[in-house]
Amino acid sequence: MTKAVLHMSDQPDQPGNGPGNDTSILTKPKTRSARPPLYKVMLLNDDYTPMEFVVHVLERFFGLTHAQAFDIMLTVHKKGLAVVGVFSHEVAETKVAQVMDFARRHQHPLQCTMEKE
Ligand code: TYC
Repeated sequence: MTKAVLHMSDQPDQPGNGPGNDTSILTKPKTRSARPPLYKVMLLNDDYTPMEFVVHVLERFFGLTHAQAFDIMLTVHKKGLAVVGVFSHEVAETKVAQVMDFARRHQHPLQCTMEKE
């Protein structure tokens, strides 16, 4: 099968359509594209989930060092919650699901939520 390909050179010459005057392609957009919304992923405190388990979750699913994970775990323990990362909607949803599933499988009541930034 042969494909029909249209070239500018196939267009009839018109006043103002000389070489390099293809305004339909070269016109700069007047507005910038919107940035996709970002979502904070948060961990909530509870009285039962072991501290070491929370540290492990933060290392495993959020790529934090042991020291970073320990600091955030302590912040959650003292203040009730903390933001553990900011992601696109899809990535945030995946992190929340991974943490909730991992906690449930280990029978800990750890809660992880997301919120638009
Ligand atoms: N408060 C828990 C304890 O004393 C530790 C903990 C920290 C639990 C952070 C949840 O998101 C959490 N064992």
